[in-house]
Amino acid sequence: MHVVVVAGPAGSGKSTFTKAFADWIEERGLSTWIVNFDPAAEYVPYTPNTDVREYVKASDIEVKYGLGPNGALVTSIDLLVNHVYEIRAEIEDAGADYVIVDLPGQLEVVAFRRTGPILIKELLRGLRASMVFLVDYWLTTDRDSALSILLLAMSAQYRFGLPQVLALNKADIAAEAIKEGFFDEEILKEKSFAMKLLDERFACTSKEIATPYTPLEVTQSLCEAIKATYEGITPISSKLGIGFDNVFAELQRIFVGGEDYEVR
Ligand SMILES: Nc1nc2c(ncn2[C@@H]2O[C@H](COP(=O)(O)OP(=O)(O)OP(=O)(O)O)[C@@H](O)[C@H]2O)c(=O)[nH]1
Ligand SMILES: [Mg+2]
Repeated sequence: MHVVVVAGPAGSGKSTFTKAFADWIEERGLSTWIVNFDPAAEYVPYTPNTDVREYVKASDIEVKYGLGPNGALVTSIDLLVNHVYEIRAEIEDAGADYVIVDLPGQLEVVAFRRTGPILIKELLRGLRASMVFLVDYWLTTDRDSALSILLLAMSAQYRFGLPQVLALNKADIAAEAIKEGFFDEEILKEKSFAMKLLDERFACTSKEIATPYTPLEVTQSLCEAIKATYEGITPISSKLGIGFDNVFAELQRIFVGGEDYEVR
């Protein structure tokens, strides 16, 4: 059993990816088990096999404790700690080849408070797990967004301590941009897409990358840190089901050292 934790900023396509990637895996003869890990989700585009809302539902917490939406989500994540072993038992009993965990949109609530990482670590203890971090294509179209989102990905890797596959979602939109001459076509084929963005388009080394409050040496070393952490970003489209073979191959490399015996 392999666990794939899907993370990324709000609206990056985590739930869409979860459904589409699970379908893609099933089509290849492997079984999947989808976990909705968002207690505040009102709608998910799949039927979850395990749903944390059955244990804690943010809308109920909002009413019960008189909280706003953010407070309710924070409290819900805290309360889920009480159910982590039940959730884990559901996942283990299912015995699927691939378990896909769709994290809440509010990444900061899970990643940057104390209980979120504890919850995820306890859920995954002893299991083979990896994170797919989705970078929204829209957040790579300008230098500052690209740098910030990649720092967020690094930060999530640091917080969860999981190996990470970085995927550039909504590449179909980039394809549209290519048609309009905004990007070079080669860029989509390349795993080094985002690194190219940092290096060439937004000139990691240029003086422009500094801000009045971040000296050039600092921004340059941030760029270097990103490049040392990631080989590149795999372009995918969760909408069109493109690029999943590359994500799967990367997961295989992490899980089984590159052998593809898992594909029956
Ligand atoms: N064009 C395009 N749109 C996409 C793609 N993947 C997701 N979307 C759209 O992006 C929006 C957000 O998708 P979701 O799957 O709900 O994103 P999410 O990260 O789960 O959102 P939260 O859980 O609310 O943070 C929806 O309108 C999707 O249809 C893609 O590959 N291409
Ligand atoms: Mg979602």
